[in-house]
Amino acid sequence: MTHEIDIEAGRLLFARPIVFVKGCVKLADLPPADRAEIAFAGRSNVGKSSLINALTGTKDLARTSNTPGRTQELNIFESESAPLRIVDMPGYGFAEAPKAKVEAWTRLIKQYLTGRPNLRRVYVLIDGRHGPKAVDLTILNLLDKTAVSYQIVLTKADKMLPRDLEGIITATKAAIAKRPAAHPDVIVTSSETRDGMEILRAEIEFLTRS
Ligand SMILES: Nc1nc2c(ncn2[C@@H]2O[C@H](COP(=O)(O)OP(=O)(O)O)[C@@H](O)[C@H]2O)c(=O)[nH]1
Ligand SMILES: [Mg+2]
Repeated sequence: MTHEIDIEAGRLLFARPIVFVKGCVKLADLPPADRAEIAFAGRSNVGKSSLINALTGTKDLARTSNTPGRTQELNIFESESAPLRIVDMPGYGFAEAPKAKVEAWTRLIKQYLTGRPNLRRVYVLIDGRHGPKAVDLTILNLLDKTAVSYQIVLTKADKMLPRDLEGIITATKAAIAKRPAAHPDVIVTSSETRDGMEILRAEIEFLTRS
């Protein structure tokens, strides 16, 4: 990390209560763009809900579910006492998804990415065991096209051997090297061991300052 991130400030930000506000199926449902917003995206089952729970130190703020692809909403979470909004984007890439559902997803995501001047960064979660796959490229392409800053977060690092993880990190960095809106660093996380949570909290705190 090149900028000055502050681990303690990140810890304090996420020690404050963070609450679920609502689910939004269209742009008009979103709260006003009045504070820094950070979004999380990823394939269904990548560990997005688990990561949001681990970040916020809650058990079921974002519902962890084994039924992939059920949520087709932008779920909004806000700090009660700090200018932070977290947006849990609907998962993608679930098998046997009807075309209409994929189209609805794409429409909502496009609207969201082009319609939020307060959106500071999208964290794109990718399974640490697999690295970026074809399904992930849709969101990466959308992010590059809409020029929304994003960073890759590898999940489920606890399920990997360190040696294999190194290979995945290298492959992931290669996949984003030429992408204009991608942050060059990759954050490695585990919601089980809490690896990477301190860094992620501190990064988010840094992003809410501007
Ligand atoms: N071992 C391990 N399992 C995880 C981790 N994160 C999520 N999982 C599991 O992966 C499955 C999907 O997680 P979930 O958070 O619901 O994924 P989502 O669909 O992206 O919200 C669940 O069975 C979780 O328990 C992790 O860091 N380590
Ligand atoms: Mg989920």
